[in-house]
Amino acid sequence: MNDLSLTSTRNRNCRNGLLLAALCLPTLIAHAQQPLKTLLVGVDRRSVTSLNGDWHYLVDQPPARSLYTSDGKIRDNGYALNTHPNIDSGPHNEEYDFATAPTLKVPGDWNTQDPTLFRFEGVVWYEHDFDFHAKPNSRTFLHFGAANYKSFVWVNQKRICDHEGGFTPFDCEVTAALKDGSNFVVVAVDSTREVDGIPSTGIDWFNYGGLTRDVSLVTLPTQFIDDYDVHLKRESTFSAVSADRLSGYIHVEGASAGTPVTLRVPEAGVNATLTTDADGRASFDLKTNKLELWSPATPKLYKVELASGQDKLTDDIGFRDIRVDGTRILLNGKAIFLQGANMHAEAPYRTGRACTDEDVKNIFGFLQDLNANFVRLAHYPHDERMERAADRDGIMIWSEIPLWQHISFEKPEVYAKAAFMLNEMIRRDRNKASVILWSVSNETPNNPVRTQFLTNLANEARKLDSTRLITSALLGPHAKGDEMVQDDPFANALDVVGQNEYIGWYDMRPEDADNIKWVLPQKPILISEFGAEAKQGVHGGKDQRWAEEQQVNVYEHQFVMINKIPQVRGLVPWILMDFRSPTRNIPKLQDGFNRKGLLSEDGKKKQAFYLFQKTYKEHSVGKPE
Ligand code: GCB
Repeated sequence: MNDLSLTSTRNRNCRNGLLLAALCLPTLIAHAQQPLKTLLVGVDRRSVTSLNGDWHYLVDQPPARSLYTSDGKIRDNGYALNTHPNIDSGPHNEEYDFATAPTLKVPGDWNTQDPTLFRFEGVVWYEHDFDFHAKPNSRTFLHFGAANYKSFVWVNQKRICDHEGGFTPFDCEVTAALKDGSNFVVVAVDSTREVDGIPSTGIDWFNYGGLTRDVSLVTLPTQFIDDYDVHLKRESTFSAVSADRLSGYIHVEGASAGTPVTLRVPEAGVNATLTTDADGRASFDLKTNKLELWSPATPKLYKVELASGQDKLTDDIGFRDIRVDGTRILLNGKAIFLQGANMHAEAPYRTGRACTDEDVKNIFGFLQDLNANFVRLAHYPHDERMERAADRDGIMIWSEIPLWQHISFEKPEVYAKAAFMLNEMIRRDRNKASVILWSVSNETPNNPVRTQFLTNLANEARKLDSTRLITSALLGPHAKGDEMVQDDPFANALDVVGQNEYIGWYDMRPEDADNIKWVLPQKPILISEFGAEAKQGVHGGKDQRWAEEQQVNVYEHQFVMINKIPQVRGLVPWILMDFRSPTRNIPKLQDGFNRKGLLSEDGKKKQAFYLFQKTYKEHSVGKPE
């Protein structure tokens, strides 16, 4: 993002930071992560009742008095009740009616479905009727793939759950609220940006609101598998010949100690009966046949069958080892170089939040055409379909929580939110071999409070998942004489350092890149953002802003620079495709889009796309070791 705003705010934060460090650090550390409520893993592998389709909606004009009372409480006695007005006679108290209200498609953002809501940030109420027939001895959950940003859920007039966070899944147990026959669900979704939200108010992407991912009803036996982690056992040193152990856990919700759980991976010769501990967790460490390891060249997935009591589930899981050795990244013991692109969760061609198989197919089509082996899913967890496709197609993933630039680092409750989102992200995707990097943040201002906050978060990520690498995209470094120095202390907490920089666009001239001397941590470095804007179809000289030729020129000089940095282990230009950003308002050039894409939003390739395609094919920039 524009460096000017960052620099001034960064300085302000640094000064505040010193004071805040003294005041807030003890509280920050003491404020441990909140426990995660039930979050079902592998829902897309279960037989569920989809509630996708047409949902009635009503807009709650700001200040959203139908949702929030004047003293800030949630109103349970209004739209949530879904009563119908008696239009012809009697007292006239109800002045809303979902039954005759228009509909929105779920999943989908409201902004691209109703032109009057294109720029709307606020509360929209959704209502959906569904039939349900209870099975004996079962529990039922409403599962939301994601809803941006806060959700309040009622079923048959009962308040069921709330959720904060626009990009991670959540479940609400509805067993007691459901009745046999016809039922209804009402969800109020509030997309209002908040200073203490994650992200906070300033973002360089479009704040699509609504029920943006699949919604389903999941009925399970009273004891059910809600979480599992099946991975190649991580040894202190990796050896492909002895890649023959799986470890992890299966968690059975509602199980007492000693409950049997079976784990079968027929192709790997695993057929084990495990038992749960007092927390319902069955941990394992099992010998297997020699495993065929997952990699981009061989994206092998095994059928993994889990069962306990009446519940069973089959997932497709790949096994691989990812680690760092000095400044190298090793996949299954071999040094790799990551060639890819950044991507927002935007749907090619139709625009709007990406949420369908078609969207994912289009995005992966572009990545494959680019000869990419890697994608950074910026700046928040994307639809789970992305990880599934990456597992199948052999594309490695960087997955990130929406901790973008400035957030309220000094507030313990904001730390708790960040840790919660991290937990949700890791829990959803820890069985996806394609995900090799968890990123805890993007371009945050360097000050002690922030550093402590993010270091805690990085440690938390490592504790939750010791089989992946922890990263973050750092702000551009500062110039010291003729050197460019990255000395952000937060880098110490990372396995792989993401370095963002916009030399040739926000900073300096493209050709200045050729002679920059970089002083970077002795860790694997990914150039996690670099680039320039160009409007597809605009042509001119290599110095003409907005011309495709200038974008190519910036990248060509970047390549010269990158080839001189020995510890660079990957690059992801910003960005694969132009994306909506309401702050980008140069008429005819931007028109509400950030134009740094290698492709336009309607899938037209710019010259820079071909440059990367060739570079990646020839492996002419960067080295694995
Ligand atoms: C950045 C941000 C990214 C912006 C990009 C830009 O540094 O991380 O979210 O979109 O710059 O285009 O300014």
